[in-house]
Amino acid sequence: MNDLLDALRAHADGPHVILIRGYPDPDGLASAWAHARLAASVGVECDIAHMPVMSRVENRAMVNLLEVPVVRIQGPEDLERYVAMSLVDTNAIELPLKSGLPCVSIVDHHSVSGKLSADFIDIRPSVGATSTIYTEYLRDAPTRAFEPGSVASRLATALAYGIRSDTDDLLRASAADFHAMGDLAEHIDPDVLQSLARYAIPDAAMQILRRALEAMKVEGTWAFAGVGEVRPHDRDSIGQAADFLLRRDGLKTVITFALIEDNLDGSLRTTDPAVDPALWILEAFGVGPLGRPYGGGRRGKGGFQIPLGPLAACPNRQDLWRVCKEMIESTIRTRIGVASDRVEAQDATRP
Ligand SMILES: [Mn+2]
Repeated sequence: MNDLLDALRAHADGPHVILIRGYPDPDGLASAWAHARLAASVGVECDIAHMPVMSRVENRAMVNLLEVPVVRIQGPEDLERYVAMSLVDTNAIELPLKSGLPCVSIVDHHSVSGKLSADFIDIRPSVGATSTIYTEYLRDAPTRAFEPGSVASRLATALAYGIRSDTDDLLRASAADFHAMGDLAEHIDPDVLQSLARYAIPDAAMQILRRALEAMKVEGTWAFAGVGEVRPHDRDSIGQAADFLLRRDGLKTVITFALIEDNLDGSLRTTDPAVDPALWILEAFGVGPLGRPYGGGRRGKGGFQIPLGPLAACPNRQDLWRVCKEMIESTIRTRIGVASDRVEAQDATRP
């Protein structure tokens, strides 16, 4: 903890950037805010930065709660105004590492995916959320971060929500996560927490859910649903639809997919221990031109994005979608071992 403050002090000659990978989720945002508070206590100013467009509604609600600006990084030039960076809730970000900015700290709960270099590294794959680790830092910090006051209360609420959302509503929480929740409990604002948890679902997300329910095709314990064209900022609705469909009785694995601008985007959700999402996606779609798979995942969850390249120029979006849908459905059926033609499939099982 003091090592983190020392590492921050060693780069106190200008503003820092706190980087969150991918779509910032409540855990990443709360941790970044906690990091910014700790940095402020030693006189270092921070911005929170993310790379793609912010998507999930609950995340936008969370951003409104923060006192720290969240900026979008589009290229290395956007990092020029900072003297150092820190990674929270991730330990791998390729672009900023190329920027030459010194990395002050990496605090994360994901397993390590590459070589790490930072003044301070705390990676604990056994805890459920990075917010748990930052709660410990704040508790042990010399400046009392949780002194009564509205900022402290909002920060505690954000951290509690971060822990809650990364542990499936505490169903997968570790002892450390519960301990952190205990430390946060007396500072949490229940009204704010409730407003974060019961965020209003936008009409577009409901429509995507309806389309997913209508399009769902079931094969044994598998189901898949192509929802058609989706706007980039509704991207998370695809995963949320998969989460919902997975709750249907008898299903173990669900894939939802959509056409988003020039890509075919999909989400995989599974409760089947035999299905490794990252491996499944790699084996189903292979690797892209740069030798990297089209997606990845962790236990139970995965996502993929297949660029359509020049095909995206097809002026008839309906035809383009039909081709994409048939490709995905036939790939899934081949992978799970059912014939594309259902009549044939039934014949084949007859004695
Ligand atoms: Mn996390």
